[in-house]
Amino acid sequence: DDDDDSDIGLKLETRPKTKRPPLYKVMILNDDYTPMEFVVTVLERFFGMNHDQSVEIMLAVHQKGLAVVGVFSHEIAETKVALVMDFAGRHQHPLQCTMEKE
Ligand code: NFA
Repeated sequence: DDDDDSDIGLKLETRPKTKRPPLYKVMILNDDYTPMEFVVTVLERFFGMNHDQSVEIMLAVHQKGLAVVGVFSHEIAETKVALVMDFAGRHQHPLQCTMEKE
């Protein structure tokens, strides 16, 4: 669209479209069997929480049924879920970790 009028200029919006990738909430679910201290270890080990934060979030899961423990890109969220599920399974605990698009 400079000097000639040969195109019809269908682009009405010129704002640069910087589409951000979706984020995913990673959640821990309560169950009746996984020991509280195991969940605390999971939160420290895989979600970088300190001990006090980990106890707080573990208790929130225990009381409310679930809690979001982090928000990540799809690839990081998938990896966290896989690592937690593997760690729980190897210790024969039924702990569930899932992800959901934000
Ligand atoms: N509800 C489990 C118990 O009483 C503890 C727990 C907390 C399990 C958070 C899973 C997630 N031993």
